[in-house]
Amino acid sequence: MDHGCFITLEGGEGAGKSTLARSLAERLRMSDIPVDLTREPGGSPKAEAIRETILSGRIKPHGPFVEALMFSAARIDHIDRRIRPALARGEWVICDRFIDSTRAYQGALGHIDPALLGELEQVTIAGLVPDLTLILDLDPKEGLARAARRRNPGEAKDRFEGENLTFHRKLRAAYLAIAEKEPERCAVLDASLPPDKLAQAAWEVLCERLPLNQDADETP
Ligand code: T5A
Repeated sequence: MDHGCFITLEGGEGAGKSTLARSLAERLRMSDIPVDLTREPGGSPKAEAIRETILSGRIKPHGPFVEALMFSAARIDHIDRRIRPALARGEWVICDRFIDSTRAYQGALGHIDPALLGELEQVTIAGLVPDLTLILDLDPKEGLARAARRRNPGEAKDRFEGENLTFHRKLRAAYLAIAEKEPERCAVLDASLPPDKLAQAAWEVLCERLPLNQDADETP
C-alpha cells in the first residue's frame, strides 16, 4: 500500500480511548503494519503547547468558538507535521480524538453554528477525513468515575472533566448522532466491555472495514 490508513478514536471522558489505541497499535505492529500512535489536542510540539493552554481552562472565558479555533490551530500543525507525513510514508495513524471531538464538545455542546464549524473544519483538515472512526460509547457516570480513579492524589480535573453530568450526557448523544449521520466512516463500540473484549470488537471492525488481509476471527 502506498498510503497508510487513518483511524481515529472518539468518545467521552474516560471511555478507554487511550487504552484501546495502544492495544490496536500493538496488534497492527504484530501484523507488520507500521503505526504512528498520536493524540489530540497535541501530537506535535506546537500542538502540545496549545493543549496545555486549553486544558488548563485559560481559554474557557473566551467561549466555545475561540476554543474551537485553538483546537483547530493545534490540529493544523499536527496534520502538517505528523499525520500527513506518516500516512505518506505508508504508516497507519491511530489518533486519540480528532474532528468529532470539536464537533461534539465545541459544536453540539458549545452551540456553535454547524455551518460555521463545518467551514472551520474544512479549512483545518483540508480533505484529511479519517478512514475509520471508532466511537467508544459509555455511560458518562462510569467514564467520569474511571477518569477520577486514574487521577493522581491532589490532581485537579481538567477543563472538560469539570463539566456537570448533563454536559456529559449530551456529549454522549452528540457522538451517537455523528455515528448515525456517517455510518460508513463511524463504528460505535460498547465501551463498558472489559479492555480485552473491547479490543477484540475493535479489531473485528478494522478487519471488516480496512485493507488488513487478516482473518477477523483470529484471536491475538
Ligand atoms: N477536546 C479535545 C475538545 O473539547 N475538542 C477537541 O477538538 C479535542 C481534540 C482532551 C480533552 O479535550 C477535549 C476533550 C477532552 O476533554 P484528554 O486528557 O486527552 O483531554 O482526555 P480524554 O481524551 O478524555 O482521555 P482520557 O484520558 O480522559 O480517557 P480515555 O483515553 O478515554 O481513557 P483511558 O484509556 O485513559 O482509560 C481511563 C481509565 O479507565 C481504565 C484505564 O485503565 C484508565 O484507568 N480503562 C478501563 N476500565 C474498564 N474497562 C475498559 N474497557 C477500560 N479502558 C480503560
